Amino acid sequence: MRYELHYWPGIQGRGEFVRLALEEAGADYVDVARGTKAETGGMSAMMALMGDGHSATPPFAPPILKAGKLVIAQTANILLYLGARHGLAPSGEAGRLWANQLQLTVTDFVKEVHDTHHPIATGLYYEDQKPEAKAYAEHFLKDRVPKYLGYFERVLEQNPRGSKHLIGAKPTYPDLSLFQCVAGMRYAFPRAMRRAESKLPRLIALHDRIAARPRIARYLASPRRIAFNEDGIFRHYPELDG
Ligand SMILES: N[C@@H](CCC(=O)N[C@@H](CS)C(=O)NCC(=O)O)C(=O)O
Repeated sequence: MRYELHYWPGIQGRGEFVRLALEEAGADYVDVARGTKAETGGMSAMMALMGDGHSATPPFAPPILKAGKLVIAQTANILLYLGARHGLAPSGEAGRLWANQLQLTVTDFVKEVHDTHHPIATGLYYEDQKPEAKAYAEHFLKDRVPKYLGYFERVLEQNPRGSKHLIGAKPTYPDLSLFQCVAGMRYAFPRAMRRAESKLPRLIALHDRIAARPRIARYLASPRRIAFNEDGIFRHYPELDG
């Protein structure tokens, strides 16, 4: 089956967490909105999925994964599905819930990262909320980053199967997402991350191991990996970087 990923073209955004899982799984997928209307259906296919007045299960926002007849939205929900199908999650109930719990914590973190440049309103430009963004980012870097990333560091440390992975002894989809969080934070807040990283040795080692996995390394070097930019979630505004 060829999956359809529907996500805004031009940014990694939340779609990247799904792309990383599809790439690690070696899955066949098309990044629909990055193609033209003639090639893949393009943006209009994504807008049609969201605007479809007939679906009993309409998505609210991208990323959206179409898997045959299934239309799945919410990043953590998509990863719950892909994790089970592609061996990127534990098979038992407790392990599946633990993976989902970690991913939902990533979801919360990503929202807080987003709010560093959009603390007042998603619908306004960053330029319309710069003083608030500066105040928000200061608290975010001082309190929230150590709390979130320190939590993941502790999960790695306390994994009874070893500190190489968040769960068990094999890579799972939350590992891939943590790679993306570290990469994104390094792009957006290089100064703050340089200070934070000495307390996160296991998390940084996880990032490096995931980056070196053959399929991920090939993906990162390919044109399929969009560069970080100032339209995505992880944006580099030097004035916010501590
Ligand atoms: N909790 C959702 C958030 C989805 C979301 O906010 N998607 C963004 C793009 S990254 C969007 O297009 N939102 C439109 C909106 O909120 O109106 C997830 O993790 O997938």
